[in-house]
Amino acid sequence: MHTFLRATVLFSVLSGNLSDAFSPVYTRKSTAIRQLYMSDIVGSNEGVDRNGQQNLMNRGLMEEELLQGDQQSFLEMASEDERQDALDRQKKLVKERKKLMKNSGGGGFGAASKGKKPSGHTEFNARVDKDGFGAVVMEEGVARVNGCMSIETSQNLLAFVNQQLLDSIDEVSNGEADEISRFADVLGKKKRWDMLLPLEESNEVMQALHEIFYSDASGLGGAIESIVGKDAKLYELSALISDPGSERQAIHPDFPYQDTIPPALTSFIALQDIEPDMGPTTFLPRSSSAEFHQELKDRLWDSHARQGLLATSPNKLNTLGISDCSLYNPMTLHCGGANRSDKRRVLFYFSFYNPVVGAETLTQGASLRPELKERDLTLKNIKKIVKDWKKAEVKV
Ligand SMILES: O=C(O)CCC(=O)C(=O)O
Repeated sequence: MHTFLRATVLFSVLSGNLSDAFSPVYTRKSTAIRQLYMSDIVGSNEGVDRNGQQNLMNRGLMEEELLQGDQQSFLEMASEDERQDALDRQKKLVKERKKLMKNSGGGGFGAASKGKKPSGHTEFNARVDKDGFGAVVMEEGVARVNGCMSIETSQNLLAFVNQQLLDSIDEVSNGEADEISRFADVLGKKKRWDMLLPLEESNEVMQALHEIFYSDASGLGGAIESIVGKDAKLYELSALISDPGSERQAIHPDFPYQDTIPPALTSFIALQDIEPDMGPTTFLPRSSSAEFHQELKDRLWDSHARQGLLATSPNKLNTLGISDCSLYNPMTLHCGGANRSDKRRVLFYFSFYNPVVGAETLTQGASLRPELKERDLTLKNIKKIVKDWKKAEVKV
């Protein structure tokens, strides 16, 4: 039995949950990983925790080697023609599925059984995906969207995040705030933080969201709505901060595989240029499939294996420029890289889940402040909140 598996089994046995022993790593919030990090926070099972983390990081390094070579390239934005082609193909697929559904009297994504009409947002909506990035995500699992907010807004948000990190660490260490109201679990904690962001209390966050959803020069807002629908729920609002010395994560999906339209959508937006040595995210396009998820499970038994899908499939390094975004289906396999530069890397990120297809696979520890979680905000709500905020700001 390989060490990683042994460690995983050990956590699972300790926590009384054997089924976790044979699950792949679902981060950011998998039960297994959460138990691992919770034990870190409360200071118990220290030895297990350290071994576990080390094994995950070793696994990351092995995977890094495996992914290098001809199959590796940089994530580029799809051209207008490529996006139009993707849109045409998606429209055709939706049409075919609808026809099939009509003929079979129901079925399709989201329908519990034959004869029951699916309700809610269960199909890609090409009408709102004006620039075709949603269609690219539907096919590739990830799309690069350049310039989704202004440089000034990105820089202001970066300054806010940097200050907020100092404040949050202070608040948690002197007991003014609970750790869970400021930070989420993150895979590879050394010099890496998943820091939960406020909404209305930060003009910088509000301005960023306003530009993303209203100036919409980039097409990001429409792409999000086309996949998860306007009633999608806010699931995460946070910043990923990885400092020099942070280690490579193991490859993982954020959601387990399910045979539906993407159950959620995540936007990673760079708040500074990301050079190759700053640990860009690596994505495996088209990996939101049962086969890829199975491969990850299989690799728990033999993480040294040099054959298989990970070794032979294309992978993309996400070296974004400031204000560029990678929009991805969280069933797509990915990981954060080791930051071997002397610069901090910050990603502003948020995600929405489609309650029609995604609710069952959610985990408790999503990267969202508890007070925001309680409000159960939809994409429609968020758009209204930032629109009203902008109106009020303009009046003043
Ligand atoms: O830092 C990154 O680029 C990705 C982080 C990530 O995937 C995670 O923390 O689960």
